[in-house]
Amino acid sequence: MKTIASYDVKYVQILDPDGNVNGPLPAFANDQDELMRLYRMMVLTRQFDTKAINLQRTGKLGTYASCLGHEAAHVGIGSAMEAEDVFAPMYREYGAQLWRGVKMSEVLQYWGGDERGNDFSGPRHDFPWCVPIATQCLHAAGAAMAFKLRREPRCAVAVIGDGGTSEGAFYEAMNLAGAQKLPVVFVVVNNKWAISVPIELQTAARTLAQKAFAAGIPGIQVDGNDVFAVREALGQALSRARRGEGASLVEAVTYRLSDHTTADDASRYRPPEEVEQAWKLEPLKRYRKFLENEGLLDESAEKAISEQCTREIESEVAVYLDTPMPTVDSMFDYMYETPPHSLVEQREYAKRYDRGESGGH
Ligand SMILES: Cc1ncc(C[n+]2csc(CCOP(=O)(O)OP(=O)(O)O)c2C)c(N)n1
Repeated sequence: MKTIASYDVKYVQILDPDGNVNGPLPAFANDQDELMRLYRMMVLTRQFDTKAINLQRTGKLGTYASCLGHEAAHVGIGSAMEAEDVFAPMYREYGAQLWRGVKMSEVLQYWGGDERGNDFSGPRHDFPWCVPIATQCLHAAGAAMAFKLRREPRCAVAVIGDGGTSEGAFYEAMNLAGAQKLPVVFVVVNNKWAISVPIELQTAARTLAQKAFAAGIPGIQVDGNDVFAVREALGQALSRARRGEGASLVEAVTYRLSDHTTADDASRYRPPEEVEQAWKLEPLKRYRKFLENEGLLDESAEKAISEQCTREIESEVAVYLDTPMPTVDSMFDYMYETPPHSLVEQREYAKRYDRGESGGH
């Protein structure tokens, strides 16, 4: 018997959990302003996350999916993409989206039950949040197919969770991307839990990166708490796609430090020791350490950044709270050009109970 194919899964980590450099630094690390931009966006994302949870707890937001612990993965993705690329997110990639120009007030609007938040004023061509898990991979593959047909040097990036990789849509999208050599990158943010389902129950595969090989595309695993590793791996996958060499999969290994959403209580299924251990690996601490070691960050600079982020968040929250509520019609407006009879009836029914409030959220 002979081996006719074999595959290796490579792992990339550039910054270790203590902030030490343990791999060659990527070229963008020579740009101090860029290093600080990455830090600022990670801080902004974390502070925004805390604020959004507080808004939910005080009844000002419907529900909210936290991104606590995912800052490096998300900011790494956003910073590696070009503005003209297309992002197909799931529902918690705020770090990538804020980098791309989505407004915090839009994120809040969406989670406040106002679909107008999905209509980003920034990256007009990005896809809206996608709650049916894995379908965004097909949207990204479709967009990539269009770029290829139109010979545009653009790429699509889809983000999916570990749980989402059990869905058919994920395999279908990768298969199409492999067969058609599409300019798309699938990023699996493996945060170890799909609500209460741990990764060990989700799959018998040793890595999620290896799922790429069956589709004929490269797969790589990176430390998802290391912003350098994520950005570098994404950058390489995007360059490859732009050169016409096709799709890739990047598995970013991280941990969900929060509840799945504000409607979840992770303490009911997750061992506290595991969470405690995960906090030791969290992304901001290690990046802060790196910047301090480089002489780029000290206590006063950190305080200034934090205060600036707080001001920015407060002003975005004010925009959100002052936004007049959508009309009842709005949830029916964009479904069909000619709505079916059942929806016309539902619209009339809903309007009967419209309290006509317009005072904001
Ligand atoms: C097609 C589909 N099935 C089930 C659900 C319900 N659901 C919402 S989130 C979720 C778990 C997703 O876990 P994972 O893909 O690991 O992403 P994470 O939320 O952990 O980032 C499930 C099953 C859904 N939204 N869509």
